[in-house]
Amino acid sequence: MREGAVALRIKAIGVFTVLTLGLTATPAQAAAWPGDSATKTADGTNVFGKNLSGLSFESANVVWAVKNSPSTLYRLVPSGAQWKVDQTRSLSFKNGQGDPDAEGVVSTPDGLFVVSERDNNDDSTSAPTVLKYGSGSAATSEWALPGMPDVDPNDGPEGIAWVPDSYLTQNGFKDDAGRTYNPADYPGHGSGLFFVGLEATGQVYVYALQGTAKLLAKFASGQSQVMELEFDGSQLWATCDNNCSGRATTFGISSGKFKLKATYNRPSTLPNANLEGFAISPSCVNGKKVVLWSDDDNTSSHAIRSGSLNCTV
Ligand SMILES: [Ca+2]
Ligand SMILES: [Ca+2]
Ligand SMILES: [Ca+2]
Repeated sequence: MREGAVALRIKAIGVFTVLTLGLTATPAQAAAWPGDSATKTADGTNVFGKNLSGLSFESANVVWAVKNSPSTLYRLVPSGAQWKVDQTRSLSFKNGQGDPDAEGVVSTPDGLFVVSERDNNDDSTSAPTVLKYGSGSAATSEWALPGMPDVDPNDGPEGIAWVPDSYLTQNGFKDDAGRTYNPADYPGHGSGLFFVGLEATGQVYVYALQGTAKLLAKFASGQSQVMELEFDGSQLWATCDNNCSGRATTFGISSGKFKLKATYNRPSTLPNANLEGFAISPSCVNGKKVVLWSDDDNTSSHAIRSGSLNCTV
């Protein structure tokens, strides 16, 4: 249907077609990637295989990655211009059983959290869940995520980010009932809120993880689907895979709500691949931050690519 509409448009605009063809499928507001256009592979050949789906920096020199099948957590450290695996761990649910379909990971001051859309041992059942891990394979805590619509089990939560309470309170975040967020209203939730992206709809869900997960708010990522969420200290990023040409959107808080600020095309040299993971280094060096993308399809035998982002974005 979309191609048909594009074809009609092409007919109508005639001679300008060649110049605009590349833009007709792009949102009018999409800007060039705000960093270098250069990207490069950042892992060894066929280290991860398929299904690498989430990335998160713990620090400038430690990155966590998850593979959704078989469920695996990796700790990565720099090795020259690349990243190498220094720990590998299979993941299970809190009861030590199952194979969490781990699509996203986030390293926070409160620990390491993974989002799973189902148990791969029961892959016809959607089960959106956040899992917390210590040093073992079994989760130390787990939370079922309320408030999401019924979706295909492999079209569930794909991305997770953590936003500190300090940012939320300084910017006057309000829940969907219009109440100004007060962390003290959510005892036991730690020091921030979790943002979870639902692939099927592109919606973002905001949770406080207490004894159970409480849904505070939801908003659209600005794209038809969402694969990864990332908070860079001053704004939230939502990224999509080849279903939306690898574009990214950014959000800040305005009048209490997360509002779309910008839409960016992927760097021109980054393949239009199944980019399910995205992470931004906390460290700014010479005006740039390192960014990483993971490719679930392991295109050209590589599952991680690196690039740069301007620190001032
Ligand atoms: Ca995946
Ligand atoms: Ca999956
Ligand atoms: Ca995908």
